[in-house]
Amino acid sequence: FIPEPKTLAIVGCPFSGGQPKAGVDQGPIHLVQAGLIPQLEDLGWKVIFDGHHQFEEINVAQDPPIGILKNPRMVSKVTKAVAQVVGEHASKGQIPVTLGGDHSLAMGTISGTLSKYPDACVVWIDAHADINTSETTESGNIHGMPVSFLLGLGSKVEEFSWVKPLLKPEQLVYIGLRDVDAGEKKILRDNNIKAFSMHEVDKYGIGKVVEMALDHVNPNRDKPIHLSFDVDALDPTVAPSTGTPVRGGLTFREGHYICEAIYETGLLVALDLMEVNPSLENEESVKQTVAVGCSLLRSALGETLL
Ligand code: Z70
Ligand code: MN
Ligand code: MN
Ligand code: MN
Repeated sequence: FIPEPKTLAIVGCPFSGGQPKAGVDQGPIHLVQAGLIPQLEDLGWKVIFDGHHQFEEINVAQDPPIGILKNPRMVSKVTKAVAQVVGEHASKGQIPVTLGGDHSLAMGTISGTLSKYPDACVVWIDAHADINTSETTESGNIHGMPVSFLLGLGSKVEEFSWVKPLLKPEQLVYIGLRDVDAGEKKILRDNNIKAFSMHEVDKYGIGKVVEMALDHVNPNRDKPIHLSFDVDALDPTVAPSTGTPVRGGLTFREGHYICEAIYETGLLVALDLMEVNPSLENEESVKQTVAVGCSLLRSALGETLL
């Protein structure tokens, strides 16, 4: 008897509309060209390549700001399409692996995951909290806002009414934060959202931090896990090619340890790797960042050191 191999679906999302810098839409193509698919097959996965979704059918002729939110119709339509695709893969028992693109896409990926697994928890690895509301955002860049939409915080933006507030604060935990806006700090406090900043990583070490993070969102280690990894959580010396590098980030090993520990739970149901921007910095930086991205994904999907 040969068991059916466990199946992944790679969902490429070449999308940059949640932030102002061109090039992040080329992230998924670079990750795949670097050999991601055979690397995951070597770990024993059946890998379905669901393509680079260009979202060509999504045509937004006029997209003026709503308040200060930039490209709101485009971001809404693209993330809604992503939610549909991710939800369909999850429904078939596949693990969707979404390659960004900017982190506004997680509005879609997490909506898709929660449509199939309402009790899933979200482990959000990032330098940023991405939890601004339409009241608190100073940039108007929607990649700084997806978590607030998923939680249903802030005043409702009609354009995003498709995003159901399915995530509860206790289903969310952050690791790696170090560039959080004042308004976001208040939101984290007011909603009792658990966050491990780089200060806690320094204080306790990454092993203890991941254990505490899982104890918070998944105390009995029985709930599905969605891991959303923004590559800018890593230190810029490790992952330089990203739109908003912030010094003092996770080391190469700390980033990989998080992925390994999540894999070890056996509870991973969806995975995002976001904000790889191959147009930033030099050729060597791009190669390094893309290679680290592939390596994080392998660790989250079962690659071990021994
Ligand atoms: C800021 C904002 C952000 C990523 C920048 C920054 C958000 N808090 N997220 N880069 N990945 O614009 O809301
Ligand atoms: Mn498809
Ligand atoms: Mn992010
Ligand atoms: Mn970030």
